[in-house]
Amino acid sequence: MNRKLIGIGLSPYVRKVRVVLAEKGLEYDHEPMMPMGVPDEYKAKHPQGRIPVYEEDGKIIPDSSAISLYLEKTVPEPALYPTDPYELARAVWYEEFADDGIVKGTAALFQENFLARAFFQREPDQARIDEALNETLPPFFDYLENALGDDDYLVGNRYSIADIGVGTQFVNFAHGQGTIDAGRWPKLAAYIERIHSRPSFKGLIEEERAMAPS
Ligand SMILES: N[C@@H](CCC(=O)N[C@@H](CS)C(=O)NCC(=O)O)C(=O)O
Repeated sequence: MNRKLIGIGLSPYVRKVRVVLAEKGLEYDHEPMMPMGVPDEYKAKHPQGRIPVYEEDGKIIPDSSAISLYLEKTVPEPALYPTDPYELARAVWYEEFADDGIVKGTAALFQENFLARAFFQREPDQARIDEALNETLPPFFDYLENALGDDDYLVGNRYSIADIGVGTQFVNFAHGQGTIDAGRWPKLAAYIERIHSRPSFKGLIEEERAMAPS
């Protein structure tokens, strides 16, 4: 079987799929394409020109959520989605909250503190960083702190796509010099440390740090 993942690993969505592949112990070819100026032939695979796209023996699947679900259905072990309907819905919700909500704050730090000088040849926009840190992210951190309660994981106290979806956005936050105030959000800080310490995340984080601008 020939598996290929297209998209640079610094993307939180590409990383989500790479973590799923790693957790399931799957080998794949990785084409670390940037999402800017993608060729027309790529747009035939993903009409929005976004990364990632996954290919497997002629099958083409865009979108990290679709790809992750496909991998779960084709390689069920270890299970990364709950079986209980309510827990499954909650896990998909946290994944979506991360993909479309948390990212609005975490990406700001990543773009301003990691990408701006090295990739966009401009100074970081401090007002954007301050807005993310002081307005966008704190309510999301409060929500996650409360959702965790005394559990180690977000849904059913078992590691799932919810933790992968949330964890991948916090890697970009860390790349963008973001730190979680453990005095204010102790459970969230410990949780993110727990998720990022897993071998699936750890190996990718180390690989990506090597791409950090000096
Ligand atoms: N919902 C998509 C989001 C993918 C996405 O937005 N990727 C970004 C890179 S982090 C991208 O390709 N941006 C380029 C663009 O939107 O043109 C997924 O989960 O795959």
